[in-house]
Amino acid sequence: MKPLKRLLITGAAGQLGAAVRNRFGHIADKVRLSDVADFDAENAEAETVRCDLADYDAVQRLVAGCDGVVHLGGVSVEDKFSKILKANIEGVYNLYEAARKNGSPRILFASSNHVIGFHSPLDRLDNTAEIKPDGLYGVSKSFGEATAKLYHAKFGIETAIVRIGSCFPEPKDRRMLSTWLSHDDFVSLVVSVFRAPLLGCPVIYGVSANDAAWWDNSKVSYLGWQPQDNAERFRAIVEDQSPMPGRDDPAARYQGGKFTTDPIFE
Ligand code: NAI
Ligand code: 15L
Repeated sequence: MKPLKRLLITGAAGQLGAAVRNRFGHIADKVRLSDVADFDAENAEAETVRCDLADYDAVQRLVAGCDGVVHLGGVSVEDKFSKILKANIEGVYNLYEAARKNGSPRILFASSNHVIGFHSPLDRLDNTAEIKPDGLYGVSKSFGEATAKLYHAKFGIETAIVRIGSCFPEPKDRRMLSTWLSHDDFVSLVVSVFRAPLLGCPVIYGVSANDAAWWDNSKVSYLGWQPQDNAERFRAIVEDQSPMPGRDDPAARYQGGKFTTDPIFE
């Protein structure tokens, strides 16, 4: 694919957005950073646009002129359905409608491992694994994945559906020795996605090269993405700081860990 003219990053004020938002100047002439929350981009080169993803007209304006989108914006944990509905269901619909009407940019959709959270840690999953969401948040990410597939099949819009594991500076507990994605590996994934000559609409597991990983990306090897980090180097410190989960602990039973025991919030 040609270098991007303008890359939009939604959710730029969030934990992941803030860590990576100024690392894509080399793949796009312009970077547009957006969030519903205020933030200081700390980058005079970047455009910043405040936008609520639930606002159809505002999202149309946000996407206009962009030929790439890294879609990080939305509710990122289990929450009330009313909030998930606005940000993750209406927000995704608005984004794809804006993409359809504004030149069909290539999209990286930040899906989540909570789409498959009710699989056992003994399961080894590739990108054809059965969907087993572990909450309404996971259900909303399944909606996003299905919307991406629809707009690819019907309108040719390409999306990398990235089921992110746990993207933080370091793994925080034993489960993340399997699910951790380093910020550097996320950045290199974004670069691979926007440099690939042909993307299609694949599901990709957003996970570093962890010895203890549960997920298999062999079906997307054509992208040439090779994560470099491995949570194993944190094992000693993680095991020292977090207790071994008991047999009935959700972290021992399910890949989604404690998300599987979240209530339906009212
Ligand atoms: P975060 O919660 O820190 O950031 C999400 C951002 O989206 C926030 O800045 C928030 O203001 C913004 N946002 C929420 N509702 C919005 C709306 N209606 N309109 C516009 N912006 C809105 O989450 P984080 O960790 O940065 O994750 C980024 C994305 O990656 C999220 O979509 C999350 O679901 C996904 N993800 C992250 C993982 C991780 O380990 N960090 C794991 C799996 C998925
Ligand atoms: C997610 O989907 C969340 O956005 C993130 O905050 C983490 O909880 C992550 O999953 C995880 O499973 O560790």
